[in-house]
Amino acid sequence: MALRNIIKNGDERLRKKARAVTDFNERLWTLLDDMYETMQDGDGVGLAATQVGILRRAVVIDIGEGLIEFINPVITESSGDQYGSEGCMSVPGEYGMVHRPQKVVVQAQDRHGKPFELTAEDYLAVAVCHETDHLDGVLFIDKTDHMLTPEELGE
Ligand code: GNR
Ligand code: NI
Repeated sequence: MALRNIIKNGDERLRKKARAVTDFNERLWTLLDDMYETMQDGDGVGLAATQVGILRRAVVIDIGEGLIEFINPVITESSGDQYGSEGCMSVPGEYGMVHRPQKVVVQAQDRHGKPFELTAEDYLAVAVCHETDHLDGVLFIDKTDHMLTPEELGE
Protein backbone atom coordinates (compact mmCIF):
# COMPACT_ATOMS: atom_id res chain seq x y z
CA MET A 1 0.00 0.00 0.00
CA ALA A 2 1.08 3.53 -0.56
CA LEU A 3 -0.02 7.07 0.09
CA ARG A 4 -1.11 8.99 -2.99
CA ASN A 5 -0.92 12.74 -3.53
CA ILE A 6 -4.25 14.52 -3.08
CA ILE A 7 -4.82 17.13 -5.77
CA LYS A 8 -6.07 20.50 -4.59
CA ASN A 9 -8.70 23.00 -5.70
CA GLY A 10 -7.47 24.82 -8.79
CA ASP A 11 -6.24 21.62 -10.44
CA GLU A 12 -8.48 21.22 -13.49
CA ARG A 13 -8.66 17.44 -13.03
CA LEU A 14 -11.00 18.02 -10.04
CA ARG A 15 -13.50 19.49 -12.52
CA LYS A 16 -13.58 16.56 -14.95
CA LYS A 17 -16.27 13.90 -15.08
CA ALA A 18 -14.78 10.53 -14.18
CA ARG A 19 -15.32 7.51 -16.45
CA ALA A 20 -16.87 4.22 -15.37
CA VAL A 21 -14.65 1.47 -13.99
CA THR A 22 -14.73 -1.48 -16.41
CA ASP A 23 -11.86 -3.66 -15.19
CA PHE A 24 -12.13 -5.16 -11.70
CA ASN A 25 -8.52 -6.20 -11.47
CA GLU A 26 -5.42 -5.93 -9.28
CA ARG A 27 -4.83 -2.39 -10.50
CA LEU A 28 -8.25 -1.31 -9.16
CA TRP A 29 -7.66 -3.10 -5.85
CA THR A 30 -4.31 -1.35 -5.38
CA LEU A 31 -5.97 1.98 -6.14
CA LEU A 32 -8.71 1.31 -3.57
CA ASP A 33 -6.18 0.19 -0.93
CA ASP A 34 -4.08 3.30 -1.55
CA MET A 35 -7.15 5.55 -1.42
CA TYR A 36 -8.15 4.11 1.96
CA GLU A 37 -4.65 4.57 3.35
CA THR A 38 -4.49 8.13 1.98
CA MET A 39 -7.92 8.97 3.43
CA GLN A 40 -6.98 7.62 6.86
CA ASP A 41 -3.63 9.41 6.80
CA GLY A 42 -5.48 12.69 6.29
CA ASP A 43 -8.22 11.91 8.85
CA GLY A 44 -10.81 12.00 6.08
CA VAL A 45 -14.15 10.19 6.07
CA GLY A 46 -14.23 9.61 2.32
CA LEU A 47 -12.14 9.90 -0.81
CA ALA A 48 -12.92 9.79 -4.52
CA ALA A 49 -10.40 8.50 -7.09
CA THR A 50 -10.58 11.91 -8.78
CA GLN A 51 -8.85 13.40 -5.72
CA VAL A 52 -5.76 11.26 -6.34
CA GLY A 53 -5.80 12.20 -10.04
CA ILE A 54 -7.48 9.03 -11.30
CA LEU A 55 -10.58 9.97 -13.33
CA ARG A 56 -12.47 6.74 -12.70
CA ARG A 57 -15.71 6.22 -10.74
CA ALA A 58 -14.37 4.74 -7.49
CA VAL A 59 -14.99 5.97 -3.94
CA VAL A 60 -14.04 4.86 -0.43
CA ILE A 61 -15.99 5.96 2.64
CA ASP A 62 -15.44 5.29 6.34
CA ILE A 63 -17.39 7.50 8.72
CA GLY A 64 -16.23 5.37 11.64
CA GLU A 65 -18.52 2.43 10.92
CA GLY A 66 -16.12 0.56 8.66
CA LEU A 67 -14.89 0.86 5.10
CA ILE A 68 -17.36 0.86 2.23
CA GLU A 69 -16.08 0.81 -1.35
CA PHE A 70 -18.34 2.09 -4.13
CA ILE A 71 -17.48 1.41 -7.75
CA ASN A 72 -19.66 3.17 -10.35
CA PRO A 73 -22.06 4.52 -7.68
CA VAL A 74 -25.43 5.93 -8.75
CA ILE A 75 -27.85 7.66 -6.39
CA THR A 76 -31.25 6.31 -7.37
CA GLU A 77 -33.42 7.95 -4.70
CA SER A 78 -33.00 10.91 -2.38
CA SER A 79 -35.34 12.29 0.24
CA GLY A 80 -35.43 14.78 3.06
CA ASP A 81 -33.00 17.57 3.80
CA GLN A 82 -30.14 18.14 6.19
CA TYR A 83 -27.86 21.15 6.55
CA GLY A 84 -24.37 20.89 7.95
CA SER A 85 -20.75 21.92 7.63
CA GLU A 86 -18.51 20.23 5.09
CA GLY A 87 -14.82 20.20 4.38
CA CYS A 88 -12.79 18.51 1.68
CA MET A 89 -9.27 17.14 1.53
CA SER A 90 -8.91 18.91 -1.84
CA VAL A 91 -9.97 22.25 -0.29
CA PRO A 92 -7.85 22.19 2.87
CA GLY A 93 -8.70 24.50 5.75
CA GLU A 94 -12.01 25.67 4.31
CA TYR A 95 -15.47 24.73 5.53
CA GLY A 96 -18.96 25.63 4.40
CA MET A 97 -22.60 24.89 5.09
CA VAL A 98 -24.31 22.65 2.53
CA HIS A 99 -27.83 21.27 2.11
CA ARG A 100 -27.91 17.53 1.36
CA PRO A 101 -30.65 14.89 1.28
CA GLN A 102 -31.28 13.23 4.64
CA LYS A 103 -31.45 9.85 2.95
CA VAL A 104 -30.18 8.42 -0.33
CA VAL A 105 -30.35 5.03 -1.96
CA VAL A 106 -27.15 4.21 -3.85
CA GLN A 107 -26.52 1.42 -6.32
CA ALA A 108 -22.89 0.49 -6.89
CA GLN A 109 -20.52 -2.40 -7.43
CA ASP A 110 -17.98 -3.82 -5.03
CA ARG A 111 -14.30 -4.32 -5.90
CA HIS A 112 -15.14 -7.58 -7.65
CA GLY A 113 -17.85 -6.04 -9.80
CA LYS A 114 -20.73 -7.46 -7.75
CA PRO A 115 -23.71 -5.05 -7.65
CA PHE A 116 -25.14 -3.91 -4.31
CA GLU A 117 -27.61 -1.36 -3.04
CA LEU A 118 -27.24 0.66 0.14
CA THR A 119 -29.55 3.06 1.92
CA ALA A 120 -27.54 5.82 3.58
CA GLU A 121 -28.90 8.30 6.08
CA ASP A 122 -27.60 11.28 8.04
CA TYR A 123 -23.81 11.68 7.88
CA LEU A 124 -23.34 8.64 5.64
CA ALA A 125 -25.73 10.23 3.13
CA VAL A 126 -23.65 13.42 3.24
CA ALA A 127 -20.48 11.44 2.56
CA VAL A 128 -22.07 9.52 -0.35
CA CYS A 129 -23.29 12.76 -1.94
CA HIS A 130 -19.97 14.58 -1.39
CA GLU A 131 -18.00 11.72 -2.98
CA THR A 132 -20.35 11.09 -5.91
CA ASP A 133 -20.19 14.84 -6.62
CA HIS A 134 -16.39 14.53 -6.93
CA LEU A 135 -16.88 11.94 -9.68
CA ASP A 136 -18.85 14.57 -11.62
CA GLY A 137 -16.33 17.36 -11.04
CA VAL A 138 -18.40 19.06 -8.34
CA LEU A 139 -16.98 20.41 -5.06
CA PHE A 140 -18.81 21.41 -1.88
CA ILE A 141 -17.72 25.01 -2.48
CA ASP A 142 -20.05 24.99 -5.52
CA LYS A 143 -23.01 24.05 -3.33
CA THR A 144 -22.37 25.93 -0.10
CA ASP A 145 -24.58 28.89 0.70
CA HIS A 146 -22.25 30.06 3.46
CA MET A 147 -18.55 29.46 3.95
CA LEU A 148 -17.57 29.38 7.61
CA THR A 149 -15.25 32.02 9.03
CA PRO A 150 -12.50 31.07 11.50
CA GLU A 151 -14.64 32.69 14.21
CA GLU A 152 -17.64 30.50 13.35
CA LEU A 153 -15.42 27.41 13.27
CA GLY A 154 -14.15 28.21 16.76
CA GLU A 155 -17.64 28.53 18.22
O1 GNR B 1 -12.92 14.25 5.41
C1 GNR B 1 -13.93 14.78 4.95
N1 GNR B 1 -14.84 15.29 5.81
C2 GNR B 1 -16.11 15.66 5.42
C3 GNR B 1 -16.88 16.37 6.33
C4 GNR B 1 -18.14 16.77 6.02
C5 GNR B 1 -18.66 16.45 4.80
C6 GNR B 1 -17.91 15.76 3.86
C7 GNR B 1 -16.64 15.36 4.18
S1 GNR B 1 -15.68 14.45 3.03
C8 GNR B 1 -14.08 14.88 3.49
C9 GNR B 1 -13.04 14.06 2.75
C10 GNR B 1 -13.12 14.41 1.29
O2 GNR B 1 -12.69 15.41 0.81
N2 GNR B 1 -13.74 13.57 0.52
O3 GNR B 1 -13.91 13.82 -0.77
NI1 NI C 1 -13.95 16.00 -0.90
